Amino acid sequence: MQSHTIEPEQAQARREYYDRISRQNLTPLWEVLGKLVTPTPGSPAVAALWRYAEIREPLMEAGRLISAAEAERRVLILENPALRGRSAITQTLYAGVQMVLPGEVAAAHRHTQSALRLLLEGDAAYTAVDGERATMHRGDFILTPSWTWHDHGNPGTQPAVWLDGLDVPLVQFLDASFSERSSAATQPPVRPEGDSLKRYGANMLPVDYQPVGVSSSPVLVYPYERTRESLLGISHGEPDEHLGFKLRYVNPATGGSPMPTIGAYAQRLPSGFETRPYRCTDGTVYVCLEGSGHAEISGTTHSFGPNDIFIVPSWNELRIHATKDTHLFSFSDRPVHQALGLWRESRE
Ligand code: 1HN
Repeated sequence: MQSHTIEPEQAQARREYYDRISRQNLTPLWEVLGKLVTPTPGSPAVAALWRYAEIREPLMEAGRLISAAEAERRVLILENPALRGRSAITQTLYAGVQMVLPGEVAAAHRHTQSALRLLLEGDAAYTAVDGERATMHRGDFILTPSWTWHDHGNPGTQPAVWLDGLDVPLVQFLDASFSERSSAATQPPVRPEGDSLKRYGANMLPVDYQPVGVSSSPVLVYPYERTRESLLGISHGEPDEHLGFKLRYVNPATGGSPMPTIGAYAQRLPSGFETRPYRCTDGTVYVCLEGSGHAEISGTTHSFGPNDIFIVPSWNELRIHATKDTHLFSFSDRPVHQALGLWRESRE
Protein backbone atom coordinates (compact mmCIF):
# COMPACT_ATOMS: atom_id res chain seq x y z
CA MET A 1 0.00 0.00 0.00
CA GLN A 2 1.30 3.47 -0.87
CA SER A 3 1.52 5.76 2.13
CA HIS A 4 -1.33 8.26 2.00
CA THR A 5 -2.43 10.40 4.91
CA ILE A 6 -5.90 9.47 6.08
CA GLU A 7 -8.37 10.91 8.53
CA PRO A 8 -8.79 9.12 11.92
CA GLU A 9 -12.46 8.36 11.09
CA GLN A 10 -11.44 6.76 7.82
CA ALA A 11 -8.73 4.68 9.60
CA GLN A 12 -11.34 3.56 12.16
CA ALA A 13 -13.81 2.68 9.39
CA ARG A 14 -11.16 0.56 7.68
CA ARG A 15 -10.26 -1.29 10.88
CA GLU A 16 -13.91 -2.09 11.49
CA TYR A 17 -14.26 -3.25 7.90
CA TYR A 18 -11.14 -5.49 8.17
CA ASP A 19 -12.47 -7.04 11.38
CA ARG A 20 -15.88 -7.64 9.81
CA ILE A 21 -14.60 -9.29 6.62
CA SER A 22 -12.00 -11.29 8.60
CA ARG A 23 -14.89 -13.37 9.98
CA GLN A 24 -15.51 -14.49 6.39
CA ASN A 25 -11.81 -15.41 6.01
CA LEU A 26 -11.23 -12.42 3.77
CA THR A 27 -8.12 -10.23 3.92
CA PRO A 28 -7.42 -7.01 1.99
CA LEU A 29 -4.49 -7.57 -0.37
CA TRP A 30 -3.46 -3.91 -0.16
CA GLU A 31 -2.41 -4.42 3.48
CA VAL A 32 -0.06 -7.33 2.68
CA LEU A 33 1.04 -6.83 -0.94
CA GLY A 34 4.42 -5.33 -0.02
CA LYS A 35 5.31 -8.38 2.10
CA LEU A 36 4.25 -10.83 -0.62
CA VAL A 37 5.87 -9.30 -3.65
CA THR A 38 9.26 -8.10 -2.49
CA PRO A 39 11.69 -6.38 -4.86
CA THR A 40 14.32 -8.98 -3.95
CA PRO A 41 14.07 -12.25 -1.98
CA GLY A 42 13.74 -11.70 1.77
CA SER A 43 14.41 -15.18 3.10
CA PRO A 44 13.33 -15.79 6.69
CA ALA A 45 16.32 -18.19 6.93
CA VAL A 46 19.56 -16.76 8.31
CA ALA A 47 23.21 -17.56 7.68
CA ALA A 48 24.71 -19.97 10.21
CA LEU A 49 27.75 -22.16 10.75
CA TRP A 50 28.12 -25.41 12.68
CA ARG A 51 31.65 -26.37 13.74
CA TYR A 52 32.17 -30.10 13.39
CA ALA A 53 33.96 -30.45 16.72
CA GLU A 54 30.95 -28.87 18.44
CA ILE A 55 28.34 -31.12 16.82
CA ARG A 56 30.48 -34.27 17.06
CA GLU A 57 30.41 -34.24 20.85
CA PRO A 58 26.59 -34.31 21.27
CA LEU A 59 26.40 -36.82 18.42
CA MET A 60 28.73 -39.20 20.31
CA GLU A 61 26.60 -38.61 23.40
CA ALA A 62 23.52 -39.64 21.39
CA GLY A 63 25.42 -42.86 20.65
CA ARG A 64 25.39 -43.62 24.40
CA LEU A 65 21.75 -42.61 24.86
CA ILE A 66 19.99 -44.34 21.97
CA SER A 67 20.78 -47.17 19.55
CA ALA A 68 20.46 -46.79 15.77
CA ALA A 69 17.80 -49.53 15.86
CA GLU A 70 15.76 -47.65 18.45
CA ALA A 71 16.12 -44.28 16.73
CA GLU A 72 15.58 -45.74 13.22
CA ARG A 73 18.03 -43.00 12.17
CA ARG A 74 20.35 -41.50 14.81
CA VAL A 75 20.56 -37.98 13.49
CA LEU A 76 20.96 -34.50 14.90
CA ILE A 77 19.09 -32.06 12.68
CA LEU A 78 20.86 -28.84 11.74
CA GLU A 79 18.04 -26.36 12.15
CA ASN A 80 18.25 -22.90 10.75
CA PRO A 81 18.33 -20.62 13.84
CA ALA A 82 15.46 -18.59 12.38
CA LEU A 83 13.36 -21.66 11.45
CA ARG A 84 13.49 -23.63 14.73
CA GLY A 85 11.01 -26.47 15.05
CA ARG A 86 10.65 -26.94 11.31
CA SER A 87 13.48 -29.42 10.68
CA ALA A 88 14.73 -27.08 7.96
CA ILE A 89 18.16 -25.61 7.22
CA THR A 90 16.67 -23.49 4.41
CA GLN A 91 13.03 -23.05 3.40
CA THR A 92 13.25 -26.10 1.10
CA LEU A 93 16.11 -28.21 2.44
CA TYR A 94 16.87 -30.36 5.43
CA ALA A 95 20.34 -31.22 6.74
CA GLY A 96 21.46 -33.42 9.61
CA VAL A 97 24.45 -35.36 10.87
CA GLN A 98 23.98 -39.10 11.25
CA MET A 99 26.08 -41.54 13.23
CA VAL A 100 26.20 -45.33 12.93
CA LEU A 101 28.35 -47.12 15.51
CA PRO A 102 30.41 -50.25 14.76
CA GLY A 103 28.10 -53.24 14.39
CA GLU A 104 24.93 -51.18 14.02
CA VAL A 105 22.51 -51.13 11.11
CA ALA A 106 19.85 -48.58 10.16
CA ALA A 107 16.96 -50.57 8.70
CA ALA A 108 15.74 -50.36 5.12
CA HIS A 109 12.98 -47.95 4.20
CA ARG A 110 12.00 -45.74 1.29
CA HIS A 111 10.28 -42.40 0.87
CA THR A 112 9.45 -39.82 -1.76
CA GLN A 113 11.99 -37.39 -0.28
CA SER A 114 15.32 -37.42 -2.14
CA ALA A 115 18.47 -37.70 -0.04
CA LEU A 116 22.20 -37.26 -0.31
CA ARG A 117 24.97 -38.35 2.03
CA LEU A 118 28.42 -36.88 2.41
CA LEU A 119 30.72 -38.95 4.58
CA LEU A 120 32.57 -36.90 7.22
CA GLU A 121 34.25 -39.50 9.43
CA GLY A 122 34.92 -43.25 9.45
CA ASP A 123 35.83 -45.46 6.53
CA ALA A 124 33.99 -48.75 6.71
CA ALA A 125 30.28 -47.89 6.79
CA TYR A 126 28.09 -48.53 3.81
CA THR A 127 24.77 -47.40 2.50
CA ALA A 128 22.78 -49.74 0.27
CA VAL A 129 20.47 -48.27 -2.37
CA ASP A 130 18.05 -50.52 -4.23
CA GLY A 131 20.25 -53.53 -3.57
CA GLU A 132 23.65 -51.98 -4.33
CA ARG A 133 26.03 -51.31 -1.48
CA ALA A 134 28.44 -48.41 -1.41
CA THR A 135 31.21 -48.31 1.17
CA MET A 136 31.58 -44.66 2.08
CA HIS A 137 34.86 -42.78 2.21
CA ARG A 138 35.35 -39.24 3.45
CA GLY A 139 33.97 -36.70 1.01
CA ASP A 140 32.09 -39.27 -1.08
CA PHE A 141 28.79 -37.90 -2.36
CA ILE A 142 26.12 -40.60 -2.33
CA LEU A 143 22.58 -40.48 -3.68
CA THR A 144 19.38 -41.93 -2.36
CA PRO A 145 16.89 -40.89 -5.04
CA SER A 146 13.18 -40.60 -4.33
CA TRP A 147 11.46 -43.94 -3.58
CA THR A 148 14.66 -46.02 -3.53
CA TRP A 149 15.11 -48.56 -0.72
CA HIS A 150 18.01 -47.67 1.55
CA ASP A 151 19.67 -49.04 4.66
CA HIS A 152 22.99 -48.31 6.32
CA GLY A 153 25.48 -50.37 8.30
CA ASN A 154 28.87 -50.07 9.92
CA PRO A 155 30.94 -53.27 9.89
CA GLY A 156 34.07 -51.30 10.94
CA THR A 157 35.64 -50.47 14.28
CA GLN A 158 35.09 -46.68 14.40
CA PRO A 159 31.92 -44.59 14.45
CA ALA A 160 30.76 -43.44 11.00
CA VAL A 161 29.40 -39.90 10.68
CA TRP A 162 27.90 -38.36 7.60
CA LEU A 163 25.87 -35.38 6.53
CA ASP A 164 22.36 -36.10 5.26
CA GLY A 165 20.81 -33.57 2.87
CA LEU A 166 17.16 -33.99 1.91
CA ASP A 167 14.35 -32.05 0.26
CA VAL A 168 12.10 -32.71 3.29
CA PRO A 169 10.67 -29.17 3.69
CA LEU A 170 9.96 -28.91 -0.04
CA VAL A 171 8.12 -32.25 -0.13
CA GLN A 172 6.24 -31.23 3.02
CA PHE A 173 5.24 -27.92 1.39
CA LEU A 174 3.93 -29.85 -1.61
CA ASP A 175 2.12 -32.39 0.63
CA ALA A 176 3.75 -35.22 -1.29
CA SER A 177 5.27 -37.42 1.42
CA PHE A 178 4.91 -41.19 1.14
CA SER A 179 7.07 -43.75 2.92
CA GLU A 180 7.29 -47.41 3.85
CA ARG A 181 9.46 -49.75 5.87
CA SER A 182 10.92 -52.89 4.38
CA SER A 183 10.19 -56.25 5.97
CA ALA A 184 13.94 -56.99 5.77
CA ALA A 185 16.20 -54.69 7.85
CA THR A 186 19.09 -55.13 5.43
CA GLN A 187 18.68 -55.44 1.67
CA PRO A 188 20.34 -58.46 0.12
CA PRO A 189 22.88 -57.24 -2.47
CA VAL A 190 21.58 -57.66 -6.03
CA ARG A 191 24.63 -56.17 -7.77
CA PRO A 192 28.30 -56.06 -6.82
CA GLU A 193 29.62 -52.95 -5.14
CA GLY A 194 30.75 -50.30 -7.66
CA ASP A 195 28.41 -51.54 -10.39
CA SER A 196 26.58 -48.23 -10.93
CA LEU A 197 29.81 -46.25 -11.19
CA LYS A 198 31.27 -48.61 -13.77
CA ARG A 199 28.06 -48.84 -15.78
CA TYR A 200 27.05 -45.15 -15.75
CA GLY A 201 29.97 -43.18 -14.33
CA ALA A 202 32.81 -43.83 -16.78
CA ASN A 203 31.68 -41.45 -19.56
CA MET A 204 29.73 -44.38 -20.97
CA LEU A 205 26.18 -45.71 -20.61
CA PRO A 206 24.63 -49.11 -21.22
CA VAL A 207 24.02 -49.09 -24.98
CA ASP A 208 20.21 -49.07 -24.72
CA TYR A 209 19.87 -46.91 -21.58
CA GLN A 210 17.15 -44.25 -21.73
CA PRO A 211 16.35 -42.02 -18.77
CA VAL A 212 12.63 -42.11 -18.08
CA GLY A 213 10.52 -39.17 -16.90
CA VAL A 214 11.85 -37.05 -14.07
CA SER A 215 14.94 -39.05 -13.38
CA SER A 216 17.72 -39.15 -10.83
CA SER A 217 21.26 -40.08 -11.70
CA PRO A 218 21.85 -43.82 -12.10
CA VAL A 219 25.27 -43.26 -10.49
CA LEU A 220 25.00 -44.07 -6.82
CA VAL A 221 28.38 -42.81 -5.57
CA TYR A 222 30.52 -39.91 -6.72
CA PRO A 223 33.83 -40.77 -5.03
CA TYR A 224 35.69 -37.79 -3.59
CA GLU A 225 38.93 -39.25 -4.93
CA ARG A 226 37.67 -38.56 -8.47
CA THR A 227 36.15 -35.17 -7.61
CA ARG A 228 39.42 -34.13 -5.99
CA GLU A 229 41.42 -35.20 -9.01
CA SER A 230 39.14 -33.09 -11.23
CA LEU A 231 39.38 -30.04 -8.97
CA LEU A 232 43.18 -30.26 -8.97
CA GLY A 233 43.25 -30.97 -12.70
CA ILE A 234 41.27 -27.84 -13.63
CA SER A 235 43.09 -25.52 -11.23
CA HIS A 236 45.29 -23.77 -13.73
CA GLY A 237 44.97 -20.29 -15.12
CA GLU A 238 42.74 -17.72 -13.47
CA PRO A 239 39.98 -18.97 -11.16
CA ASP A 240 36.46 -17.60 -11.72
CA GLU A 241 36.34 -14.33 -9.74
CA HIS A 242 33.14 -15.31 -7.92
CA LEU A 243 33.37 -19.08 -7.67
CA GLY A 244 37.01 -20.15 -7.87
CA PHE A 245 37.29 -23.50 -9.65
CA LYS A 246 33.79 -24.90 -9.36
CA LEU A 247 32.12 -27.97 -10.86
CA ARG A 248 28.61 -29.31 -10.59
CA TYR A 249 27.72 -32.96 -10.12
CA VAL A 250 25.59 -34.32 -13.00
CA ASN A 251 23.29 -37.09 -13.96
CA PRO A 252 25.52 -38.47 -16.74
CA ALA A 253 22.52 -39.62 -18.76
CA THR A 254 20.86 -36.20 -18.98
CA GLY A 255 23.43 -33.55 -18.03
CA GLY A 256 20.91 -32.43 -15.41
CA SER A 257 21.23 -32.40 -11.63
CA PRO A 258 21.90 -35.65 -9.74
CA MET A 259 18.37 -35.56 -8.34
CA PRO A 260 15.41 -33.45 -9.55
CA THR A 261 15.20 -31.31 -6.42
CA ILE A 262 18.82 -31.12 -5.29
CA GLY A 263 21.88 -29.76 -7.07
CA ALA A 264 25.38 -30.51 -5.78
CA TYR A 265 28.70 -28.78 -6.36
CA ALA A 266 32.40 -29.01 -5.54
CA GLN A 267 34.84 -26.13 -5.69
CA ARG A 268 38.48 -25.39 -5.08
CA LEU A 269 39.68 -22.05 -3.79
CA PRO A 270 43.47 -21.67 -3.87
CA SER A 271 45.17 -20.46 -0.69
CA GLY A 272 44.84 -16.68 -0.37
CA PHE A 273 42.03 -16.45 -2.94
CA GLU A 274 39.13 -14.14 -2.16
CA THR A 275 35.88 -14.46 -4.12
CA ARG A 276 34.04 -11.36 -5.31
CA PRO A 277 30.53 -10.68 -3.91
CA TYR A 278 28.02 -13.22 -5.22
CA ARG A 279 24.31 -13.85 -4.70
CA CYS A 280 21.96 -16.53 -6.04
CA THR A 281 18.37 -17.46 -5.36
CA ASP A 282 19.13 -21.02 -4.29
CA GLY A 283 19.75 -21.32 -0.55
CA THR A 284 22.96 -23.34 -0.25
CA VAL A 285 24.53 -25.63 2.34
CA TYR A 286 28.36 -25.74 2.27
CA VAL A 287 30.68 -28.31 3.78
CA CYS A 288 34.44 -27.75 4.02
CA LEU A 289 36.24 -30.90 2.90
CA GLU A 290 39.77 -29.51 2.95
CA GLY A 291 41.48 -26.30 3.96
CA SER A 292 40.08 -23.35 5.87
CA GLY A 293 38.87 -19.84 5.40
CA HIS A 294 36.30 -17.19 6.20
CA ALA A 295 32.85 -16.96 4.67
CA GLU A 296 31.48 -13.43 4.78
CA ILE A 297 27.71 -13.82 4.47
CA SER A 298 25.72 -10.59 4.23
CA GLY A 299 28.45 -8.79 6.14
CA THR A 300 29.01 -11.31 8.96
CA THR A 301 32.19 -13.38 8.96
CA HIS A 302 32.13 -17.08 9.80
CA SER A 303 35.47 -18.91 9.88
CA PHE A 304 35.49 -22.54 8.82
CA GLY A 305 37.76 -25.57 8.75
CA PRO A 306 37.41 -29.25 7.79
CA ASN A 307 33.90 -30.76 8.22
CA ASP A 308 32.38 -27.42 9.29
CA ILE A 309 28.99 -26.79 7.73
CA PHE A 310 27.55 -23.37 6.86
CA ILE A 311 24.50 -22.11 5.10
CA VAL A 312 23.96 -19.19 2.76
CA PRO A 313 20.24 -18.37 2.43
CA SER A 314 18.75 -17.14 -0.84
CA TRP A 315 20.12 -13.84 -2.07
CA ASN A 316 22.54 -13.37 0.84
CA GLU A 317 25.80 -11.90 -0.40
CA LEU A 318 28.65 -14.38 -0.14
CA ARG A 319 32.39 -13.75 -0.17
CA ILE A 320 34.83 -16.51 0.68
CA HIS A 321 38.45 -15.97 1.65
CA ALA A 322 40.50 -19.17 1.58
CA THR A 323 43.37 -19.18 4.07
CA LYS A 324 44.61 -22.57 2.77
CA ASP A 325 43.95 -24.51 -0.45
CA THR A 326 40.29 -25.19 0.17
CA HIS A 327 37.75 -27.69 -1.16
CA LEU A 328 34.06 -27.08 -0.53
CA PHE A 329 31.14 -29.38 -1.22
CA SER A 330 27.73 -27.72 -1.48
CA PHE A 331 24.13 -28.57 -2.24
CA SER A 332 21.05 -26.48 -2.94
CA ASP A 333 17.57 -26.38 -4.47
CA ARG A 334 18.89 -24.78 -7.69
CA PRO A 335 17.36 -27.43 -10.02
CA VAL A 336 13.91 -26.50 -8.72
CA HIS A 337 14.49 -22.78 -9.34
CA GLN A 338 15.81 -23.53 -12.81
CA ALA A 339 12.97 -25.87 -13.75
CA LEU A 340 10.49 -23.15 -12.77
CA GLY A 341 12.35 -20.30 -14.47
CA LEU A 342 13.06 -18.61 -11.12
CA TRP A 343 16.81 -18.95 -10.78
CA ARG A 344 18.87 -15.75 -10.70
CA GLU A 345 22.39 -14.82 -9.70
CA SER A 346 24.17 -11.54 -9.24
CA ARG A 347 27.91 -11.04 -9.64
CA GLU A 348 29.43 -7.81 -8.41
C1 1HN B 1 16.22 -40.56 6.23
O1 1HN B 1 15.54 -41.53 5.61
C2 1HN B 1 17.56 -40.74 6.54
O2 1HN B 1 17.69 -42.84 5.47
C3 1HN B 1 18.25 -39.74 7.18
O3 1HN B 1 19.38 -42.19 6.60
C4 1HN B 1 17.64 -38.55 7.53
C5 1HN B 1 15.67 -37.17 7.56
C6 1HN B 1 14.36 -36.97 7.28
C7 1HN B 1 13.62 -37.94 6.62
C8 1HN B 1 14.21 -39.15 6.28
C9 1HN B 1 18.25 -42.02 6.18
C10 1HN B 1 16.29 -38.36 7.23
C11 1HN B 1 15.57 -39.36 6.58
